[in-house]
Amino acid sequence: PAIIQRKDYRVPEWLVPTIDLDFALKLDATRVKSTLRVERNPHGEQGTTLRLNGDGITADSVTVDGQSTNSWRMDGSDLVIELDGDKHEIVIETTLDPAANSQLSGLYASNGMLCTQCEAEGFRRITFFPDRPDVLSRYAVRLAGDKAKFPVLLANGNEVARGADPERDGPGTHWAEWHDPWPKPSYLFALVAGELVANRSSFVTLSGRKVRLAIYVRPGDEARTGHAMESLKAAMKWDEDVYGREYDLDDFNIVAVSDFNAGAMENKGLNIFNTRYILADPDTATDGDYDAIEGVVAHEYFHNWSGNRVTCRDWFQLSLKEGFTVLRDQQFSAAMGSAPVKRIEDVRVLRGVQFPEDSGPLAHPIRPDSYQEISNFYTATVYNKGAEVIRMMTVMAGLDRFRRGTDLYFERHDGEAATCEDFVKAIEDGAGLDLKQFRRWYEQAGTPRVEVEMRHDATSGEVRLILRQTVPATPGQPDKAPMPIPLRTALFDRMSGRHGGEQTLILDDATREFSFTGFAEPPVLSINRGFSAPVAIATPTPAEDLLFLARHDDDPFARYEAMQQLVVQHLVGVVNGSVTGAALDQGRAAIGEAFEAILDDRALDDLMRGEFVILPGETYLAEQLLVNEPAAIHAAREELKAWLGINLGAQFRALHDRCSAVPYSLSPEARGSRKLKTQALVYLAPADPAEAIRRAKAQFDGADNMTDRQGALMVLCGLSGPEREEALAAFHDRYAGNALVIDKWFSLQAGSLNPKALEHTKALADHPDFNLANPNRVRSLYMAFAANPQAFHDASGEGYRMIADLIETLDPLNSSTAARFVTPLGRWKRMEPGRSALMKAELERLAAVPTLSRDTREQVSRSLD
Ligand code: B3K
Ligand code: ZN
Repeated sequence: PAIIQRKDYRVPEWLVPTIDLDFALKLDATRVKSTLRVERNPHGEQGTTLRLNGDGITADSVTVDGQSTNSWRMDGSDLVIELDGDKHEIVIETTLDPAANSQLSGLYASNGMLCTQCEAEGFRRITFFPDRPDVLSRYAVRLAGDKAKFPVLLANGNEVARGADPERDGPGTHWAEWHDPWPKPSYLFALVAGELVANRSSFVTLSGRKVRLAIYVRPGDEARTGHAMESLKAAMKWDEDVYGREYDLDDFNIVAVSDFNAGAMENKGLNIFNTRYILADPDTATDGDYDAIEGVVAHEYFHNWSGNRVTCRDWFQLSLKEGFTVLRDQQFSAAMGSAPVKRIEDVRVLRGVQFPEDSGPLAHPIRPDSYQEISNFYTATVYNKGAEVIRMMTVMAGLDRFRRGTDLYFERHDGEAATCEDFVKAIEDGAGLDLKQFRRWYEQAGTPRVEVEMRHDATSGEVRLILRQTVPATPGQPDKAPMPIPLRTALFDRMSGRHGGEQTLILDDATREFSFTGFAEPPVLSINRGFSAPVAIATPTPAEDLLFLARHDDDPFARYEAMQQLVVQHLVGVVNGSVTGAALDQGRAAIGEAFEAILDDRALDDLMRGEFVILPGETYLAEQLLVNEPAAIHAAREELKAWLGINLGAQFRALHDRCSAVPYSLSPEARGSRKLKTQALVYLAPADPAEAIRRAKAQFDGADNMTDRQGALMVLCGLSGPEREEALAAFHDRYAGNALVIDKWFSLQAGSLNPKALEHTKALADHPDFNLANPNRVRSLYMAFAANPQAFHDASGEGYRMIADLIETLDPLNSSTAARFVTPLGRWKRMEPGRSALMKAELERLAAVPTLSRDTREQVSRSLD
């Protein structure tokens, strides 16, 4: 298989200043006529061949400068033309079958409509083109098709004309012409044709221009687009206020489609979304869904500057747009709601998804050095760790100086295809930071581990803090150099419960010592406050200090972290056998005490309280162990939950009562009470199943919103009895035909604590509503299952077999979705021997499938290495 290396980058030999695309749209036979004006790049190699990428397409005809020609040939799937001059006009015709395009990349059909997905390399499935992000072109697009089937015709930019020309396009057709004035790479091209209705609104930009906004959905869904529209306007305003970025077209269109490989796509002026991140109303969407919509709508909008105006030179630079845009959407969501809660949620995702990636066989730097299939690099590392790396720049520079850096970045590189290095340089120059050593964060994979040692001298009152870092070896990177790690730190006085001011310590060597004075007593250390660096603090903290911080720390994240650490240290000890007998009782008692304090703390808001009472996840716990014992981790965590449910039963019952009395609204208070209401049931379930069932059933039957209904159903799903079956049936009946809610119905069962979750998942694969062609449905069943440790890691190995079977069946249909399921099997090296062998055997079975796609093959072979 061809391995593409970052160091092999060469500037393009040919540029394509303009492209005209003419589409005769039909579901099963769309004709595409593409007119490219090509020019030799004066900075590129001066060869005579023009290479145009293709994938699964054939040319019906090729002309050069108006002459049909046979000076072209196919080289694999690329079309190669010999040219003698510096400037030519090439016209190529292709025919596509969108209805047969199950890969959902390129032009495809979804529910009778046509739409595109071109990032990263989908444009070459539509027409032959230098399909690389550093070739920027002006697009003029003509769409023609049946007026009844495709009343709405959309593409990037501005609609410049529309009409009907039955003589040219056939009876019953109409056409529209769209011009995008902004040169763009092919991955940002988009078209949509279908029967759609729009929710319309407008936004006046900071310079006073009125932008027309529209969110297009299938008829019947328009009432569920209000939240997405409000989120869009809030994002447009925020990007002006915080980053000085104004929108640059007269129209901004969003289309929601139900068959989509990713969450959404930032095509210039025409974002295409998975319906999941657009449609919401209280009856069908949870509070979490509302937040996700706000975040993704903003993310795609923010790409207009960080991604579209300044794009990537090559796909190794993906984090240039994704890391920065994730940071921007995180900052936006923090500003729209509770900043500390948002930070906690973001860190939970980082630790639950990215840390395992960084310690497994698929580890890669945020700017990878090689790939076989770029789709495999849309990862938590490139996105979420990429955001953390830029966040560290904000910590070191402060927000005002950071803004000077981003202003300079946009000014320098507007209209260009840039690199991560360009970004770092602009921040360095604009913010006045020295980022020489910091660049290692772009080069090295692996989560740094920081060890902490504190020495106190009672006579001098001096405290010496000795910090050490190690960056673990990762595939292809055995030796690592130290990286600068900014750690926001405070030292608390034990008596007063206060500290004398926070400092940002930069650990920029293997070992560094920091000294503080004025401490008669050894202080309590609060380190990596706000999670200022994406590292693991490897030294355990005494339980007594954690209890202190859980009560007193004025940094909300650090307070949450202390609670989490208390539980992590206890559970890790239980699993590895070092915490037994009296120590077990003491550990639980300490956790119980901390929980009680949290439940009683009147100064805490309920949204935050809800975060505090979520126990660390099993994947994160597994990360703390050299050898993963999933059954032992699951048992220890469930036992702790039951213990808390029994010992704090009265508090959880009172909490459930109090929160159940709060009426539905989207206020933070009401949302907080909904979060806690279901959390209370989560603890009561293992402690007193009968009471939990009674309460959950009442919550389910009385619910006037999806958050309560889904929360109650989740709890019922984990238990056994007629109430479980009744509620599942009622839920399915009520929402029959609503794909996004039926997805939840699948996920709840596959992700359930129910001991029979494995059996249930197997049966659901045969349910008439299950559909392998729809990625949302596939993920709703199998991603939920693969993320359910108790079911996926069943000692029989059946869970592994199910996922491997899914990969094998799905791969020929939709390889990029199939490849995503390899990750859970790839964790075999750190697994106890029995399961490890079973997982590896499934990977080996897959590796032997001769027809495996490039996507899946790359993930399987890297996982076996
Ligand atoms: N840029 C798209 C990613 C599309 C992924 C295709 N494999 C979504 C986003 O990050 O905004
Ligand atoms: Zn993005």
